[in-house]
Amino acid sequence: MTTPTPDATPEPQRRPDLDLDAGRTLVADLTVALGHPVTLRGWVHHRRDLGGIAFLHLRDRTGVVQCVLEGIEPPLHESCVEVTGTVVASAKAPGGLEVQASELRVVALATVPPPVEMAKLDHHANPDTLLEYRAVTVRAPRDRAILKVQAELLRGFRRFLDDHAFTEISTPKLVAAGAEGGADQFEVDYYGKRAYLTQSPQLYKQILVAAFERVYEVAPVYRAERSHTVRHLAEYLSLDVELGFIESDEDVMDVEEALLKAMLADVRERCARDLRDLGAELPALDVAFPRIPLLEARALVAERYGHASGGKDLDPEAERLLGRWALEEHGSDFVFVTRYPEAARPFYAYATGDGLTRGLDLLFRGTEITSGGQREHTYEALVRNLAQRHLDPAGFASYLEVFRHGMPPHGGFAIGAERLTALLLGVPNIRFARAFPRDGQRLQP
Ligand code: AMO
Repeated sequence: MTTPTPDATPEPQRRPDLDLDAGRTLVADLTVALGHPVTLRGWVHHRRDLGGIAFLHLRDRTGVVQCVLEGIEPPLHESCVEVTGTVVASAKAPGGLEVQASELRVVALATVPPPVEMAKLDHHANPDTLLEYRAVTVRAPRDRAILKVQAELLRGFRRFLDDHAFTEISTPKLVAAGAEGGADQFEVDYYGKRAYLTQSPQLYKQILVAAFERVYEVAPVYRAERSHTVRHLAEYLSLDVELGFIESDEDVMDVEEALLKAMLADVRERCARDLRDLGAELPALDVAFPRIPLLEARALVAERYGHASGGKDLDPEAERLLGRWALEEHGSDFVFVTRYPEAARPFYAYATGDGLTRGLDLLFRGTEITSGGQREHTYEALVRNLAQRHLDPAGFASYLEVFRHGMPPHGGFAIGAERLTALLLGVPNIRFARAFPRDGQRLQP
């Protein structure tokens, strides 16, 4: 006979000196309570009243369990309840066990039905409706699983970088000038002066390399994107990394590859059930990410798949095809595209003198998740690059100043957290990889 295991995610070891779960049993811990009385706390996920006997699916942060109520009427969906009863094995119940309830206490009554029943939430439903009611629909198992996996990715990001002597930094979100150029900046009134919401911590993370050598930041950034696509948000979480004393962009790629593999290994270990429920497949972690110069990538996509990519960059179809090539030829879900032309990169990208740079992108399953590379680290080169782009050095004075005070060769990258999450989990619309997405239309909830 197999041991019944509740449909739940195991919890990390709890500290004995602060037991926030005193007086309750979590759904994840029900197996060990088989045959014993328990008190559960959570939400009415689903209820079915058969007159006299009712089935209530109780949801807590670790999972969902069926409770059988005799002569007790379950309250409206999403009410908060405390159920006392005995854990019994039940072949018919999801997870193989259920709780025979003796008592139900309403902790907080839901007074109106939820816009969509969480247990029935259909992800083919109109995304606008789901997002309009996001304050409630974010509770649905699928939605919370996506955000939970993302939280674990962030934990893995910090853990790896902390272990490698990086320091976490926090840089201004209100800035005087955009780091990435272009028109996609949100303007704000800063005590009567014009300011912007930051597009990226780029310039600040570089400056702080001179203080810490290796830095990272986890923070939202803002892009007034004009294209409202399933891969663009107006506010997204940027996972920024920057390190000094590198030899070239190869070092940057080595760091990012090791970092991503560590983050994914952590998720594999800690989120097995969420990954299973989401039907997510983890990428192979034992293959090297191929690295290919942009011009070669273009030629390859044209030759092999007959697609001519226009513009300075790879277009989305070329990205998709290059991702396909990486998988077919190298068994990799990732591919680095290197040596972008100067015209396709910002002024801080290290120019190699042949019209190209040490700027790079990383594609994951055929979509860009990262830009990065080696940076210019001399004052003269930066002023030259600004002039080439018809940008006024005066606008970057405090940034440029630091390059007169000894900046080591350095580089880094930024990963879009929502893109990484969505591509990992097969979420087609990036909005669902953010708790409260901001896009062209949405400022609430
Ligand atoms: P870039 O502008 O390419 O580079 O952004 C880096 C990564 O951020 C993600 N991203 C977005 N995600 C959601 N919505 C958007 N509107 C959006 N725009 C970008 C992508 C992208 O690859 N300073 C450089 C990074 C560096 O060089 O270190 C930068 O910000 O995943």
